[in-house]
Amino acid sequence: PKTIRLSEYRAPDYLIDETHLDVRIFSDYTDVTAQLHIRKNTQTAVATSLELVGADLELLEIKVNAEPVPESLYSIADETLTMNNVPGQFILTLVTRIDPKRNTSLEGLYVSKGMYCTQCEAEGFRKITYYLDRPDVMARFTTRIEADKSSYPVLLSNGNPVEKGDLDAGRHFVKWEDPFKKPCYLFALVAGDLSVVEDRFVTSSGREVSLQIFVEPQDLDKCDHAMDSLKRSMKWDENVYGREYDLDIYMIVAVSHFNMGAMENKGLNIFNTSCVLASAETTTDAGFQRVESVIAHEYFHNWSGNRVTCRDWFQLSLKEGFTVFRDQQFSADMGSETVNRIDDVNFLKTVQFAEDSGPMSHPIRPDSYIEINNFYTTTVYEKGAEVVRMIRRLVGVDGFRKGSDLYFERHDGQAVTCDDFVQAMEDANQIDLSQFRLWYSQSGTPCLQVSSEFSASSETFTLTFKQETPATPGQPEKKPLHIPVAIGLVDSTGNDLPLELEGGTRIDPDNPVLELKQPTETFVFRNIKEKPVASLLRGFSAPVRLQYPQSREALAFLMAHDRDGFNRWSASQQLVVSVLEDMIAGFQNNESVQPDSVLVDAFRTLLTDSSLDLAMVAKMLELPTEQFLAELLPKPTQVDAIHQSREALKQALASSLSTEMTSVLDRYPLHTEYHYRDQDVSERSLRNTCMYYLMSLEQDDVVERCLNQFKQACNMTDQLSAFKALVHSSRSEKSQVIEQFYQRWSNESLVVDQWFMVQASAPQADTLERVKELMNHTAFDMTSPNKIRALIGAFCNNNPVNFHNEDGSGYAFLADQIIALNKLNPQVASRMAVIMTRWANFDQARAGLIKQQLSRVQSEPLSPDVYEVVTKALK
Ligand code: HT7
Ligand code: ZN
Repeated sequence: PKTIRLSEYRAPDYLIDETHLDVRIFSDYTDVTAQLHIRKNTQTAVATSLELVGADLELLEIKVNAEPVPESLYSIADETLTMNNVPGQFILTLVTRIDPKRNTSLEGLYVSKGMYCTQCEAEGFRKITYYLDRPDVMARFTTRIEADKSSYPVLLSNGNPVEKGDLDAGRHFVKWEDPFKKPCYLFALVAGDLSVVEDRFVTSSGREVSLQIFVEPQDLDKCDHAMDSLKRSMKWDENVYGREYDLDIYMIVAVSHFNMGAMENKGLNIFNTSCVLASAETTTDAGFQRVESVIAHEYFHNWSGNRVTCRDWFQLSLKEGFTVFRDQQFSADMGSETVNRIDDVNFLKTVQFAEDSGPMSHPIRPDSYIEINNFYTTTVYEKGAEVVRMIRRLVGVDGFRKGSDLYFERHDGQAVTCDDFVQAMEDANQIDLSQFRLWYSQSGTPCLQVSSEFSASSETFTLTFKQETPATPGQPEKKPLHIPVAIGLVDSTGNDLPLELEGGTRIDPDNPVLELKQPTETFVFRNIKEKPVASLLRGFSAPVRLQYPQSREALAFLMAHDRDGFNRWSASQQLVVSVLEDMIAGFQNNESVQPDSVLVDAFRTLLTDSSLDLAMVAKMLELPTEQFLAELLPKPTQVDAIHQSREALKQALASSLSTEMTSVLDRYPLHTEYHYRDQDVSERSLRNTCMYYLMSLEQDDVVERCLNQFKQACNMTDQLSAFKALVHSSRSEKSQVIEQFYQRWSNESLVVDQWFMVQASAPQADTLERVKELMNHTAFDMTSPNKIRALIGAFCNNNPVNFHNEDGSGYAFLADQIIALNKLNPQVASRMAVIMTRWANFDQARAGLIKQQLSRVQSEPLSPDVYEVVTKALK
């Protein structure tokens, strides 16, 4: 496979102004006629031959300006159709035959539960017809779809329907026209027997937009939350970014077999059912939250991605980082800003930090790839969003709006680069972001070491920052970055001290941020009369590893008093981690270490102080996951010690605080009606966290309570929490509970996913055997990414103690699955292979076993997707 490099980018030699597709669906095959209006790009063209890409296509006809092209004038090799001596401007007609029913890659046109649908990003359009499949080629599309009317009454594509009619032999057609030029990755088509939920939205300029969500008939009652989220997203984008929707229809289709969460095709979003469907009975609070944020994310792409798109795939973060940032802002505005920030940062620190310290580490704008699908990563998405967030912190809220207005206005209808985005921010604010641009090209997580000193005699407080980014593959040397560090100095009463810097450097009292640019920098604050507690990196103002040793007392103080909610939570996490470090050390010396009373007391206050925000209390009581701890703590990762110590801490806290936790259960009894609203979500979250702690003691009265909750819960959040607590215990009741849950929900595929997930993440030693058994269960389907993620993914990602069993059985199991999936669905296979890239974090024996399995995978004939991951992992 070939490596594609950003440095080798060249503008296209040919452009396509119009693309007219005629897609005729038959039961055994589908024929696609493409009429492409092609012209030479006068700005660049040196080539005289036209190269179109296509994959898994049978070419039936090829014509230039309606004349058949003789075989001597074109050739097909390596997924490329080459035509020599083409005119400067012409109409190319291609007829290709494809086989959607056998397309298990879920890219291009495929069939999901009897419904035809497409996925073209990043390079799936080439599986539909030969094309200039690159985002800087933008065309106006019309799409005519023809199929059997009774099996496929609904025929959809981008834009507006302009013609429809019945045909012979029970067939019908619909023709769609999209008035906006678009790259082919935004093309979509759907044919199926679907029901629709309809609503309307009136835009700020008074235009009426018809909103339609298409689902299978049995899911019609699960669309309200998605529809409501869509309308709120539309309004929010008008208010916050001044962006109005531009077509008369906005359609969403839910499909069960889908590689990712959703896809922002122009006017016709295609969604994984898991990101659209929501009901109290079948969906958890976290599920409701996910639907809201994914609906918003795809909607926001209409501007950040569709109206202004990417020049090439190296610029992916231009649309994804910015759009994730926008959806994070939206979710923060819809609920608790702090809780949302905590969840986002937790995810970043667990998954992205791990990615950035491994062999797949890359900058948010990668400079090379073999398979672009491997670069839809947490680095491009989540770290990309952090980079946009830092820009906003540097230019301020109003400056950021000026910058985004300029960006959209300047580049509407264009395919542009990350640099164009930064340039717009600079131009709108007259600032220099030249050093800041390094965030786009430099990979790795910077480490920020901080020391502080208080001088009573000079009444100063000095902070010294040392930044260092560790070497990453291909980047041995790193430069210092421009890092915004939001801070506060907290006095003994919990108030922020006024900040005045020695040397007269001004610091904005409303947004105190230190801008680091040098490898080492010192800031001296004056008029500091008492020793403050420093609250650093408030709101997680930069994606860095902060190392600032603070005493447990100082952390407990910040936990109770920091004005910044995010840092209150961060202090609680640091306190827990510091206590766990002692317990882990004890575990290794065969000593049992009891948790420090500073932590127990701090948690007691959380459980008893009724003035605290419930959502925050619930968050602060949640112990960091084993994966988070593995990422944070020194390597090689002590898999068993982390697991055992975390369990021991959970039990110790449960037993010391059982009275307080039990009274939380009494204070917040099960809801009898479900509402997805802040207060109720917080109550459920707090109650279920306490239940999870108490269940670790496995005492009869709590087990009884948990069983009651399992039986009586009126919603999936409470039922699933009880189910998980029981299944993860060693109580004999659990086998019956597993059976009852399945019997109750066997017709709800998304609930069955949860059923798989809970079992696959159980810490008991027989879990791998159970996972293997479940792979033969009638509900498991190796062609469904949701099922694969729920069972195989949950075992390998969320069950470290079993996956990393020192006998290597987890690794052998995963390798078997990667080999099987490589043939069926390379994208999903390579996601699974990424798990194995972390071998260097483990002890020699485990690392050796993982590498053995990687080599076994490598010896197979591999897709480019898996090949790239495995080769980089073994380098
Ligand atoms: N822009 C989309 C990225 C994507 C994708 C979505 C579904 C299936 C396969 C896909 N490959 C790439 C999703 C998004 O970020 O909005
Ligand atoms: Zn996106």
